[in-house]
This record gives sequence, C-alpha cells and structure tokens, in this order.
Amino acid sequence: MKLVIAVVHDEDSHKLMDLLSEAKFGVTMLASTGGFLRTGNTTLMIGTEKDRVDEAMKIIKENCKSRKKIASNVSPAVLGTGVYMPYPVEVCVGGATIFVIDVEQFEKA
Ligand code: 2BA
Repeated sequence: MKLVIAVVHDEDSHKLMDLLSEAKFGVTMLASTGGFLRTGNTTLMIGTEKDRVDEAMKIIKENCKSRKKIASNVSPAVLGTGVYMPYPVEVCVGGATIFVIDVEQFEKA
C-alpha cells in the first residue's frame, strides 16, 4: 500500500478529484497553504495499491498545469535576506508537487 500526496492548484483540484474518483481511487482533499506564497492550494491524499501508483500519477500529471504567480510580501525568513522584498517576484508554481510514501498499516474501522 502507498500514499500519494499531491499538492496542486486550487483551480485544478475539482476536476482532478472527479477523474481520480471515476478511476476508483479513494481520495481525500485538504485545503492547504504554501509556505512560500502563503496562498491557498489543495493537497490530495490518495491511498492505493502499489501497482496503481503510476496510474494515479499519470492522471495527476495530465491534469495539473503550471502557472506563473506574483509573490509579494514574501517572508524574509523564507528568502533568507532578513528584509522584506520591496518588489514583487514572479515564480512558476509547478503543476503538482507529488510525494509517494509507504503505508505501514491501512485499516477501516
Ligand atoms: P509555495 O510554498 O507557496 O511555493 C510556490 C512556488 O514558489 C513554488 O512552486 C516555487 O516555484 C516557489 N518557491 C517556493 N519556495 C521558494 C523559495 N524559498 N525561493 C524561491 N522560490 C520559491 P512549487 O515548487 O511548484 O510548489 C508549489 C507548492 O507545493 C508550494 O507552495 C508548497 O505548498 C508545495 N511544496 C513544494 N515543495 C514542497 C516540499 N518540499 N514539501 C512540502 N510542500 C512542498
């Protein structure tokens, strides 16, 4: 058993949930906030058998677009500069940030 954790754009999340559910994946959607931009994104948790991980990854990759975002008031702690940036910074937010981890135990009680 594996747990696929995907951080995606809010705009892509609902279609992605629909497609994953149609493909009979169990999905949990969490509202999350990126540490750098401090804006909302969506985290999907997908518990699945090892042999279906590639299928889940394919659906995620095909349905998440990367976008350019303007970051302003980025925390100096994040940038390591010690001061707030006086100007906005353009960053490319990837289509999806995906983690795949081993699940030690899975139960439904
Ligand atoms: P945020 O942390 O809000 O980051 C948004 C985008 O800002 C990142 O896109 C990246 O292009 C840029 N960025 C992040 N940290 C930066 C820094 N210290 N200096 C300059 N630019 C920086 P992505 O890499 O595609 O990440 C999108 C979202 O995925 C992140 O939102 C965060 O919520 C999550 N994420 C990314 N890497 C992660 C990791 N290693 N662990 C946990 N979550 C992660």
